[in-house]
Order: sequence, then C-alpha cells, then structure tokens
Amino acid sequence: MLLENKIIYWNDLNSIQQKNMLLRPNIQRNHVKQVVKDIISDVRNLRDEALQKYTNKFDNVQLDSFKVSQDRINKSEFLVDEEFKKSVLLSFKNIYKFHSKQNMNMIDINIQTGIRCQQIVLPIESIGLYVPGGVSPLFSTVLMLSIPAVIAGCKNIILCSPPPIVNEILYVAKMCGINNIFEIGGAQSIAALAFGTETIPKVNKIFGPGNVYVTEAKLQLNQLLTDLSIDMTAGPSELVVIADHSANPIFIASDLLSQLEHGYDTQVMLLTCNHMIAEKVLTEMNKQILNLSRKSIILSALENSRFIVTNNLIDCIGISNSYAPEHLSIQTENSRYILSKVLNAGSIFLGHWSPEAVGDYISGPNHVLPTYGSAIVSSGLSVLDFQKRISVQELTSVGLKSVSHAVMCLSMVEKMDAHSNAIIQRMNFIKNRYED
Ligand code: HSO
Ligand code: ZN
Repeated sequence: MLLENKIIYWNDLNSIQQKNMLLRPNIQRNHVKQVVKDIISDVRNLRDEALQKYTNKFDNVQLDSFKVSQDRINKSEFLVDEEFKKSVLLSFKNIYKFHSKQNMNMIDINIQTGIRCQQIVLPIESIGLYVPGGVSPLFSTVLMLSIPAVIAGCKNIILCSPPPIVNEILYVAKMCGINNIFEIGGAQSIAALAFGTETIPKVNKIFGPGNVYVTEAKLQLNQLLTDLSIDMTAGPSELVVIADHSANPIFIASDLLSQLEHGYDTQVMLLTCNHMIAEKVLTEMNKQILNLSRKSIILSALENSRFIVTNNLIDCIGISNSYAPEHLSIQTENSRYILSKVLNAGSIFLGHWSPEAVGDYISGPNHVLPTYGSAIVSSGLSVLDFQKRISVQELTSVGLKSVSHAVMCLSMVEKMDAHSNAIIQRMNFIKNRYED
C-alpha cells in the first residue's frame, strides 16, 4: 500500500493542526529573483542578442529566427492527427460558446435629465500569450488564452512558447486566428514581450501559466512598467473533492490522480463525511496508479495531498471555503445544495459525471484559474481580462445646472475651489446669455 495512514480525522486535530493541514506547498522563488532580474536587464539592453544568448543557454538551440514562419504554421495542419483535429474543433466550439456570453458589459443610461453616462468596453490592443513547453505541449492552454482574446477584440496577439514548438500548438493557434508565433520561452520571452525587441513586438498585457522563472519575470515586469499588466500568477494546480456516501470511489480516485499528474507541487484534497469512502478512494488510487505513466510525479505530489474525514458535510464545505481551491468537485447526493454554500473556488464540477479533466479541455469555461487561495478574491480568466472599461459622461446645460449646487458644495468641502470655478464659469455663461 503506497497510501496507508493517509486518512486524517478532522475532529481529532486542534485548530493549529487544522490550519496546518490547509497550508499550500511552499513555492520558493527567492533563488530565482536575481537570475530573473539579470535576464530582464539583459533583454532590455541587448534585445535580440540577449534572447539568442538565453535560448542557447536554456534551450540548447541556436535559432535563425524566433518567428515561426507562416509556411511552417500552415503546414502544421497536415502534420497533426485527424482525430486530434476533430476533438480540438469540439473544444474550440464549446469554449467559444461559453466565452462569447461574457462580452456584455456596455452601459448607457440617463442618470438624470440631461446627464447621460456610459461604460464603453475596448480591447487591450496588444497582448502576449505564453504557452509552456516541455514534455506536455499545452495546446489546450492555447485555446483557453486565445479564444477570449479574440472575442474581446485584441488586435495584436503574440504567442510565445519555448522551442521546439510542436505542430499541435501551431495548428491550434492558427485555428484561433493567431499567426504571430515566436519560438522563445522562459523569463527572456516575458521580458521580450514587455519591452519589445528587434523581432518581438511589445505588448501591454501578458497572459498564461509558466514555471517559477516565467512567473517571477511577470511579477517583476508588472512592477517595473506602468504600461504593462499581467493576468495572474499561476501557482501549482489544485483539486478539492467533496464526497458523501453516494460518491463512487473509483471516479474520485481517477479525478485526484488526473490532477496529481500535473506536477510535483500539485495539491489535491478529499473531504468526506464518510470514512469508508476515504478508505476506498485510497485503495482505488493504489490500483489505478499502476497503469499511469506519470507515476513518479503523482507519488511526489501525493506528499502534499490530504484525505480528510469530517463529522458532516457542512464541515467539508467550511474547510473547502477556507482553502479556496482552484478546482472544486462536488460528488454528493444533492450537489446543487452544496453549491449554494460554496463561497470560494476557481471552477466547480457538480455531481458524479463531471470529471475535472473535462473542464481542462472541452466543457467550455476557462481552465486558467486562481490558485494558492487567491480564489478568495480572484476569478478564472475571461473575456473581461482582455478588455478595459472606459466611462463616458455627457451633460446638457440643463443637466449641469441641475447638479451645479451639489458639485460646488462638495468641491468647497474638499477645499478645491478651482473645481467649483469650472461650474461657476458655465453657470455665468448661461446667465449672461439669458440676460443679453
Ligand atoms: N488542470 C490544468 C489545465 C490543464 N490540464 C491543461 C490539462 N491540460 C489547470 O487548470
Ligand atoms: Zn489538468
């Protein structure tokens, strides 16, 4: 048994122990701070030359050009599997359908007679999308970043991913209408997007997950430049499953394992009021893990994971709310009732037939979600993140007159008589015209 003695009885713990149970794995970024700072200043000063240097050093390649040629992008269509194309099309349609409904935040109202107020929504024109490389080419992240960007109306969309970019990523990017693709990764690519180089255009917002170097670069550049922002700092993936007697331990085990394979620092948690379920889930995990290819990652991530038995379901919800998971799966009899009690979570999967893996690829909502407890205050990626809202106000002379006394009174209390003056000048103008 790989997972014996993993079960924790919540009510046997004191409050400090309970708190400790909900701690995230420590992410050490301190050691990368200086490295990233140096990369940023190099890219700022030496631009493409620095990119060549770091690509050589970290990716072990010397590229003639960072830009992926249109020809190579076009050819990707013939180099990917037909079954893959069909499946991706289904993902695309569902993700598009869900996100296209997020695009409705225009306001245009008459606040009072003669005062019209609007909120107009404009896209952030130039954005950068970062897609991690490595053993798992995350083409699904290309969909999750590109579709809301396109719906938002972003004009210049630049995609960066470490070399070599696989055909699946090129194919999906093209499908989303993205042809500005650069084969460059790591902190150096984030710096290139932030400043612009001879070959890589400058952008104003950078999106997408990445390793500690990428995340640190996003944070430092966000602080350094006022015309740059970032989506969020994506931490290790998380899944909490709340289960009662009605749950199927085979399903739960498979869900927990599916999330655990993401990385060594992934954290999963089973919260159940039924200790038989907890035991069966562990037995099942022991069985299912034998057939999985990423066993060593899963086993290491299991160290951070928790299997908690409570006295009742309400306690499970309380624990989940204070943990604020990235993904919450509710596998109980009346999952809609539990949903009504949820306060914090990035994305929720209801019932026995909604595996988290389906949300990663195909159901429709975004899979770029707040981690590390930030679901207490943040939301998953949406079309709104690719836009800015601008307010507009237009008054007629009648409208201005009707609020003039109030504005003058308020500005005088703030001792801002130049503000009052802007009203008085206009009121005098109206009076003089009337008297003429
Ligand atoms: N579960 C990940 C997304 C993902 N899974 C991509 C597979 N591919 C974070 O939400
Ligand atoms: Zn996943």
